[in-house]
This record gives sequence, structure tokens and C-alpha cells, in this order.
Amino acid sequence: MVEKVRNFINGKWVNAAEGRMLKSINPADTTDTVGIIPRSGQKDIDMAVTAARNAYNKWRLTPAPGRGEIILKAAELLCKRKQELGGLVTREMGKVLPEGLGDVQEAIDMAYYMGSEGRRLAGETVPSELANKDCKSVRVPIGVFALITPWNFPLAIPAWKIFPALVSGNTVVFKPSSYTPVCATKLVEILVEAGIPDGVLNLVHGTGDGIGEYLATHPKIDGVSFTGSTSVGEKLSRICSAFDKEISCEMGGKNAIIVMDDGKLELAVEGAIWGGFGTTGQRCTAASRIIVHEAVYNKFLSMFTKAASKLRLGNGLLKTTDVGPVINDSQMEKVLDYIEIGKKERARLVIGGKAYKKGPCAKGYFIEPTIFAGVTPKMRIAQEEIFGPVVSVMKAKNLEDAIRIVNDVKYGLSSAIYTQDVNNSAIAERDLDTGLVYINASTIGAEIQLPFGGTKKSGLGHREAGGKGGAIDMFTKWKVIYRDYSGRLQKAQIDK
Ligand code: UN1
Repeated sequence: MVEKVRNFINGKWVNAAEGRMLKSINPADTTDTVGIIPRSGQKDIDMAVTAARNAYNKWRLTPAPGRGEIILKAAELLCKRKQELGGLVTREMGKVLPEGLGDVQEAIDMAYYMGSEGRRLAGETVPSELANKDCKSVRVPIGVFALITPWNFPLAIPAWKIFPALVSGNTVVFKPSSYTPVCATKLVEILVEAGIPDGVLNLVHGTGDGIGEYLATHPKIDGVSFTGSTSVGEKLSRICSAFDKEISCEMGGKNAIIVMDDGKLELAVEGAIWGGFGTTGQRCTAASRIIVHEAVYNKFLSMFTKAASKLRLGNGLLKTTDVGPVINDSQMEKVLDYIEIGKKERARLVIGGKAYKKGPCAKGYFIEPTIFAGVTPKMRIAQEEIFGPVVSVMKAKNLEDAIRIVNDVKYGLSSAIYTQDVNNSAIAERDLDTGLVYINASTIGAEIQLPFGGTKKSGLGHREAGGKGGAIDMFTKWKVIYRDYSGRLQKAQIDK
């Protein structure tokens, strides 16, 4: 079935002003068109931003528990439709069905968490130094937000942004990736069914090149939250800062797993397979480097290679599939280019390395799970984000050496260590310079109740998700209120 999706502006489903269209294609089978979407232009963005602006004041004044209840209702609707939506994520994005369902689950978890924030959003009340005077701080919304999301978590990442933005009292213009527009549209449909008032949430489809920058820099947009590549994030943040807009970006990663000589190798292999090839390596948290203590390097490499050789490529809807396709032809080209770069850099290609075109896979964007061994820290395949099923295995002399290698990249999103030694784990926890650190678990699978984000070029501005320092900080600012009910002039600092 081909879904014909539209923009959603000021409470109405509408076509783009200029009527141009784009197609969303199943990456596992390019003969399967998932959706036809409007290729919006500047006029559509203008209308959406105006609608969000006009709806802002009323939404800001809607009690936060009421805003939260709409999101909690959306959580229930997502639960009811989990199977259908999980299948759609797989069909439109390519990840295997259990992961497609996981994507929906992450959105559900975020909806329950952020919906409940409507009854928290706490500030602080502190004593005044003067009599008959109140001092408190409250969280207030920022205004109209542009939310720009990628294709690798077609429901979860939009949920990470839309729910906290709305519960905090902001209104939204949402521009999802043009590779997963149908999933994004379903999420908006659900929020509409849950009762979002007209104009509070607006959806505009189109390409990043076409409208992304125009939206982010629009004079009536107050804040921007972006997830995607470091190059786009840095560019947006430069422009937005010049326009005095709030901006937070979740960007690339070059995440690493350290395998120590005292680590459980079977567990480390499972973690490397899951982190390296889960979601076909297309997570910003993917483990693209495995740094192995020299004493267990050969053993680990042969176990890892054996496990990778068993992975079955195919359509993610089939139970027999372990690894799905990459998202599109340009991503396929980029990943294959990196494989060539790795070969030229004289890394040893141990397994994989080619496009995979057997049987029905000929119709999709499949790349064999690929392992390079003998990778050294300065090689480009050890430094740059590939975002595909390519893992570099590297050797380290000891823990200190391994940590140095992990930290010696421009990114700092996620890292992991496999060790049974409590001291090694404590040192790693302290010295790994990444936003997320995993001990005896892979680099992927962050939970929504804690902040998500990275150091260095992995993140700019506020972190995402829940917990202290999470997305509520991104979508609110602090206001401090002093109320004097003494009925006379009191002078702070002077009269106390
Ligand atoms: C991403 O790849 O952009 O921690 C997000 C994880 C997921 C989120 C990944 N919960 O792997």
C-alpha cells in the first residue's frame, strides 16, 4: 500500500503550496513505495511557523498537567498500535522488526515519562532575606520550536523532541527526515487523535537541503532541536547563534568498546555484534571501534569474525533476518567508499566488504557486515563516522592505552568496557570522555529516563531525554519571581 501523506498545518492536513512530491521507498525492496509526500517549500514553512506562533499563547497558558494528559493519551494510542507501527518502521527504515518494535517502545516510554512531567516541571522556592517576601524560580516555555529529526529512529527521536517540547508549553514545527515521512505522519496523527489543539503541532515534509535551514533560521522560530550529522548540526548552530536562537544538536559518534584481557569474551562478542551491526550500524551510538587488549586480541577477533559470519542479511520483516539494509543509495555509496578507504589505508579486511545482492536482496541497499582488523588510531576508518555495518578492530597494550584511543577522536557520544576487574571498570567510568559509558554492556540502548547526549563534536547545547539535565532543560528557561507583600519598600542586601 502506498500512503499519500500531507503536511499538517494549523489543524488541517494540506498539500504543499507548490504541489511538488517526493517518494519514500522501502530500503529493503526499492520496488515498494511506502509513501508519497509533499516536497514543501518556504511558503509551507511560513504558514506552519505562523500557525505555531498564533497557537503559542493559549498553549503556554494551558495547565501543564493538561498538556501532559494529551501526551499520556498518545502513549495509550501508541501502545494499541505498536505492532502496526513497528512493521511500518521496518518497512520504511529497514531495521529488523524487533528493533522496529523497540523504536515504537522508546516512543511509548518517552510519552509516559514526558506526559507525567506535566505534573512535575518543578522549580524552586527558597527563603527570602527579607520578611514578607517570596523567592522562587519557575520553568517557562521558550516559544516556537523547530524540531528536525533523522531517519534512523523514525518514531523514537521525534518522540524524544515533540513530547518534552509540548509538555513544556512550546508550540512546534516538526520537519522529519524525507526518508521516513510516513512514520512521522503516524506520530502526528496519533497526537491529533489524542487532542492536540490546532496550531500547536505542525508537520512540514521536505528535504533538509530544501527547507531545513530556512526553518531553523526563520525569524519567528525561537528554538531549534536537531539530530543528524555533525556537519549539518555545526552549520545550523553557527547560523542560529548568529540569530540568537536556542539550539541543541545531537550529532555524530565514533563509539568504542574496550575488551580487556579479564573481560568475558563471549559477552564482549555479543556486545560487539549488537553494537556494531544492530540497526545495520546506523545508530549514532553504534560501536564502530572495538579496542582489544593485546593478550586476547587474536582470540577475540576470531570469535567476533565467526559470529559476524553467521549474520543473515534480508528484509527486516522476516524472522530469519539479523541485519537489514542501509537507508538509501547515497548512504550505500558512502559506506562502500569507506570500505575502499579502509583497504587503501592497509587495514585488513577480515569479513564482508561488498554490497550484497543475493536473491531478493538485489532489490535493496544491502552491505555485508564488514570487519577490519589491524586498524590503527589515525586511520580515517578509526576516526570518521561511517554510519553503516563496518567495524574496526584495534589493539591496545593496556587499559590506559585503550582509553587514550577511545578518547582520541573528535566525537564523544558512547563507550563501553568489558572487564571483570572492579578497578578497571572504575578507571574507565572516570576517564572515558563520552556522554554515555557502559560497563559490560554494548554502546547502544540508552534508556529514556536519563539524559542522552555526548561530549565534543557529538553534541551541542542541551541533552535529550529524561532526568536531570535532560530535555526539559532544552525546552524551558528559568524565570525567577520575587513577590513582596510587606506593603513597604524593602531593599535587598541593604535592609536585611
Ligand atoms: C541514535 O542513534 O540517534 O541508545 C539514538 C540507543 C538508542 C538511541 C539511539 N536508545 O542506541
